[in-house]
Amino acid sequence: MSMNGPVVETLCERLLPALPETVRRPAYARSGLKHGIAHIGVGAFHRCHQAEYTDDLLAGGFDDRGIVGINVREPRLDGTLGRQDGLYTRLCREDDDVEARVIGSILSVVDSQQDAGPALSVLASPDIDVVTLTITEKGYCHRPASGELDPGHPDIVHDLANPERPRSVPGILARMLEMRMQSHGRPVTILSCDNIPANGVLLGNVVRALAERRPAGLAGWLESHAAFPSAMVDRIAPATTGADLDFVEKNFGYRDRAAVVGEPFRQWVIENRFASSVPAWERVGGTFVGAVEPYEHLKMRVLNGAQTSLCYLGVFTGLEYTCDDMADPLLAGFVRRMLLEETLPTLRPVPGIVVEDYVEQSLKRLRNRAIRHRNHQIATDGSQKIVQRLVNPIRDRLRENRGVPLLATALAGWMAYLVAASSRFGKRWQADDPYAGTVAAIADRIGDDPPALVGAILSLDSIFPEELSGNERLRALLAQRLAGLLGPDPRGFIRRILDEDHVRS
Ligand code: CS2
Repeated sequence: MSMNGPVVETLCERLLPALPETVRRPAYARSGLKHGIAHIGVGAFHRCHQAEYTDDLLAGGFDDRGIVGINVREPRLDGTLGRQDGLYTRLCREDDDVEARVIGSILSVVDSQQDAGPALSVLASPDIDVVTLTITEKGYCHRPASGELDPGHPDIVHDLANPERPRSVPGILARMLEMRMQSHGRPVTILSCDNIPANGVLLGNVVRALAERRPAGLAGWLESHAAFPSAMVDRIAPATTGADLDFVEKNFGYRDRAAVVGEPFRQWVIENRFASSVPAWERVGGTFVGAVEPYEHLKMRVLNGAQTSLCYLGVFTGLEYTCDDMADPLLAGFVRRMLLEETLPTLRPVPGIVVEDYVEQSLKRLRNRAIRHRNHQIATDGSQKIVQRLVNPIRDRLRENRGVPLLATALAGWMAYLVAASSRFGKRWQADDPYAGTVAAIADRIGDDPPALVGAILSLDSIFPEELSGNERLRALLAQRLAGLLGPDPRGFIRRILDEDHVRS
């Protein structure tokens, strides 16, 4: 913006009537809504997913409850959504098409990064019927291999000693339940919207593990006053960039510091097990089902499995975004074969879905050129993602004595990514993963000895079950893949893998 140019206003309630016709606005009076839903973790995904479904419900007149958005980790919300009365633009993009819509379902935001007090006063309020969460895999403070609470996690150690001033999300939820039990006693549904298998069961487990340490019958009370349904959530919504914010300003004439970009596809399958009155999200495209598991396996192994595999192969072949990976015939061919030949046979039937069609639809989504999803963003926290995306399908195939030539290549990609970030391997990039330090220490100690590296990494028993780490053939295969990816010609190596006829099992 030039110093003499027109003043560009920031999006807010007052500006709504002045927005251009090309931007869709909330079709309801926000002032009449109740604060009935609390959401923890107001990132791009929440703004593109649950908040949009709720906006649809409000627009259809099906509910009168809006969302209070809470962040208990960075970033702060007061300078973005807070300044904009909770409003933001959701850009829906597919190749050259763009659709813009201002979402109004987030009524207010609360920053609770320093201390859980502000979050707890919202969460414990009798007005809140439902708490939804997108706190990323590592927010659950669990051991990925078992799904149990990690008692050694520093935040859990803190919360066990200071249950009334919790730091972890499981600790905050346990304290919320205690405050509700001690005051109004109203029930609450706590709905995980993170990409973890059986996410509701996991969340219930980690919260119960803390509640059991509390006096005055909290563990018993929550059995009848809280529910932790599982859910499968889906929409690709990469981190917003400065270019996205500039796009809104240039095309629509206002500044929006909280804009998000998502693809047209969205899906939300929710286990129908509630303790309180939950918004009828099934009226606007959500699905309430008895068992979510087949849907989560499908989504995590196919769509997420493809993203994770591509991100590592893409980084090693010098590509930046998923859509670049998919525009590369070698990588696109790799991932299609991996899904069809290896992943698909591990899936159980999913009501109403033809899995082959789902694979094709997923690949099409990943080709969308307007969704700029960085390989390094998907590689973030890989240790928390690979179990459900790659390790479990590998385990299932090995149990049936089937080969895993391509899935093992993708898993070796994760290992290679963390190894290449160590000093001994030239610190090729900064790896953002809770296990980055552990793997870097292994790499620094062992050096260029792929079988020994694989052996040491597979012995991380919070990620890998014994049936995998003890499998000699898998170890040898992973070592060969790791060597190839770390070697001078990863692209040639991937091509040779695909050329080997015996990859088909
Ligand atoms: C991605 C997911 O960064 C990642 O781990 O694989 O955020 C993915 O885009 C979503 O699960 C899609 O629903």
